[in-house]
Amino acid sequence: MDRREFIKVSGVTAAAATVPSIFLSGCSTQPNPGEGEVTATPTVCDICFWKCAGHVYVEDSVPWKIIGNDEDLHSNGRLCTRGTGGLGAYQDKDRLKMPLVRTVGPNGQQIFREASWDEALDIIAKRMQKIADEHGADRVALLNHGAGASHFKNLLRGYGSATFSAPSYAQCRGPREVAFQLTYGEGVGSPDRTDMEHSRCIVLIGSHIGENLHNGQVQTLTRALENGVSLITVDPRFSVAASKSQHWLPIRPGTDVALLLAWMNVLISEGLYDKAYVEQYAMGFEQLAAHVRQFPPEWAYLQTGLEPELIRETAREMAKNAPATLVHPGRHTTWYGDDTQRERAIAILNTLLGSWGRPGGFYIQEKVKLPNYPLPDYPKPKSTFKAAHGDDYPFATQPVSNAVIDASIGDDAHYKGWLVYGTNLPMTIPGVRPKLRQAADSLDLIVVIDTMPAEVTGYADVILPECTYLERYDELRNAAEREPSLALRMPAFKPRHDSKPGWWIAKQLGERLGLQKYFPWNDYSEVLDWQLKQVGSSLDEMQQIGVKNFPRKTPKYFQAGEARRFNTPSGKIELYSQRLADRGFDPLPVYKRPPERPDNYYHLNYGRMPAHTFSRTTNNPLLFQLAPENTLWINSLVARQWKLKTGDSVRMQNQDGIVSKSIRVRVTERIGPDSVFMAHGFGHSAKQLRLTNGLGADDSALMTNVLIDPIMGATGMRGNFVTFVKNSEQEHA
Ligand SMILES: Nc1nc2c(c(=O)[nH]1)N[C@H]1C(S)=C(S)[C@@H](COP(=O)(O)OP(=O)(O)OC[C@H]3O[C@@H](n4cnc5c(=O)[nH]c(N)nc54)[C@H](O)[C@@H]3O)O[C@H]1N2
Ligand SMILES: Nc1nc2c(c(=O)[nH]1)N[C@H]1C(S)=C(S)[C@@H](COP(=O)(O)OP(=O)(O)OC[C@H]3O[C@@H](n4cnc5c(=O)[nH]c(N)nc54)[C@H](O)[C@@H]3O)O[C@H]1N2
Ligand code: SF4
Ligand SMILES: [Mo]
Repeated sequence: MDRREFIKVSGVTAAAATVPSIFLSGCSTQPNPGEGEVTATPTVCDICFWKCAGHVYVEDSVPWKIIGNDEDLHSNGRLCTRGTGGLGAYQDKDRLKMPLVRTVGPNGQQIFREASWDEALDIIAKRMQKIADEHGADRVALLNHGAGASHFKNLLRGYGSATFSAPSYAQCRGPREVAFQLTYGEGVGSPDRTDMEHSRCIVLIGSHIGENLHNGQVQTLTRALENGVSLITVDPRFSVAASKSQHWLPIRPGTDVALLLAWMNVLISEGLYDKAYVEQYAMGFEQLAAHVRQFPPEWAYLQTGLEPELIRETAREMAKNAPATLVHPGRHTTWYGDDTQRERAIAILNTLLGSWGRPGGFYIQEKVKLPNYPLPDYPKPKSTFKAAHGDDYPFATQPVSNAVIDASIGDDAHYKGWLVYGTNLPMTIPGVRPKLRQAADSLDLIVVIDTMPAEVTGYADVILPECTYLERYDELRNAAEREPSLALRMPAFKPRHDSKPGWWIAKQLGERLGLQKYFPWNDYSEVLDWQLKQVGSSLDEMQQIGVKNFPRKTPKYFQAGEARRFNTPSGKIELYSQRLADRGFDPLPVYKRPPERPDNYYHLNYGRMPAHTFSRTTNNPLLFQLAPENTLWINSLVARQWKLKTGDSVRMQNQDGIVSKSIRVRVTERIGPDSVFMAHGFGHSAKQLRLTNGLGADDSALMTNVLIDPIMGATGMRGNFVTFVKNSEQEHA
């Protein structure tokens, strides 16, 4: 078989061909407890990456509910809507049920057939061995998202590769981590080290907390609001956060750096910045002051559309509450291709306010010093991820997914094999679809490890069904937080069908590849028990309590007047970045105009909705009931121009002629007349996702103009514009 055709899992079984009514399976409600025996099993939620700890309640083997663990700082005892619906991931009737292997069917077309675990694992191990023998083990990359990927990292490290590429880097928070590293010598991390509950002023720049439902963060913002925080929200859309704000700044899309420069201009020209903090901790202030002198609010008005007086007033509001003023760095920061510079501007603004390391700004995180389970040394890989980048993206600290994919195309491509764990690449990486097909043609092996027949499975040679987080052990959660803590994920149920935990899959592959020594245990619970005993706990104890908090060993904030050395070349907070200058980048953030909007086109704005996480929950039968499809927000002026009303179905066409799936219109004043807005994660094409297939539209399909950040390779997604194709015009599309 030379060319890999894109095949959908729907070709597998006869049952898949009959699509039952999507509504039949989605209507069950959670039963009330009866007279049976109720057990509570600790878990760490995997419905998003905030990693809240909770308990799964089961009555006489029947799933009942999942609720938060009161001891847990990530959740404070309350899960979000999505986490509560986590049982739906376990119950989903469309789950992958057994290993599937690509083969040639009776008519010569490629199909997936069912295989035993032994057969599927043998095929993979054989091809991995062949790649190692012919090209080198460093030529296999892992594309991954989620805690369960750790088992496959162990496998690949033992095998001889360390290219682990997560879309949460170049498609999400990479620019902010790099910008904060460059400025402060350390990143923001997850959970974001924002001290919102003590803030007196919070500035949200396109960070739509409330729709973005990262749990602990929503709770601290709520607490801050109850305490009368002054909230300033910069968003072209009237977001939920904007509706709670003292000041809503409906900025012209893509012009945030202009606003940030003008705010710095006001703070410095009016002498409102924290002089003592800047003098003690920062370098490059003179250059910064000279730079921002050119950018008064009157200049920024022309870029952003925001009144100069509003810019001055909000800058003064920030200064008045400093250092308890947090300019939130955001999380999904890959917007316009100048994202590291926008995040640098945010980092610098926070320095002027003296908020880094101060109550109400950014706290210092701490995690538990948890020893790793003793394993033999890993071999040194023959190449690093830099092989995928060449001289591009000099400040990338992790492999950029796009670069790894590019380096997997062609006969002389560097990468020869992929393991794909927990990431739905075609919906996750903008503009990637044609490249995925090319890479699929070139690669010798693609293994997809997933719970669902998501779109990414269509590229696989072998699909391995992992059981859900509710059916397995994973590594302990040991996140750097306000207080150090450990949390346990353990099975609340036996794996359904013939699905298996990631640790078991990785170990089985390891044994077939002669790498047993990296899996010197029978069950992963032995690893957890060993680790827990090193820090005075045990698996037994954690199975009872789920979360264990440990006392901090270091202060949470800078101490008054304390001398500090930052992990930067100068040892100071670097307002001016010599490192950027040395590589030919602007040492201070410079405003670049975003791409011009063509007539009759609208900015394609996108984001989160509370009921769903990306494309991973839209088929979840419980969450589906809350939000079965996304809608397209359009302004009433636009609606009038195009004769559209709420509930109408439209398709969009982007600047490159790509036409979307149908989506229902929602006419609202919460979006301006220059943009449309939709939630990401819908518009699935995988037929075997029977609930969600055919509902709503997919923003990623329309993202063909990808604005790459030259500093670290992030894929800016916001340079795309759409116009409407009304239903009568659909046919020609
Ligand atoms: N167009 C567009 N693209 C985006 C974004 C956007 O807003 N718009 N957002 C970006 C951001 S911020 C991020 S962080 C990324 C997220 O990108 P991804 O993490 O790729 O997002 P999902 O679409 O949720 O894909 C998750 C995949 O993991 C599978 N999965 C779920 N649970 C498990 C499990 O327990 N085990 C295994 N093995 N697999 C599992 C799901 O079935 C699904 O196939 O996307 C980025 N891409
Ligand atoms: N419910 C739910 N919550 C989630 C997730 C989820 O899938 N579902 N995913 C989580 C993840 S991984 C991430 S990374 C975060 C992402 O969440 P955030 O980092 O909060 O948000 P973004 O998706 O970057 O930004 C979306 C907001 O930016 C606004 N915006 C658009 N263009 C501009 C502009 O040019 N300037 C400004 N100032 N604003 C603009 C949009 O109107 C929208 O309100 O959410 C997390 N929380
Ligand atoms: S924020 Fe919600 S979905 Fe994310 S881990 Fe916490 S409970 Fe789960
Ligand atoms: Mo993200």
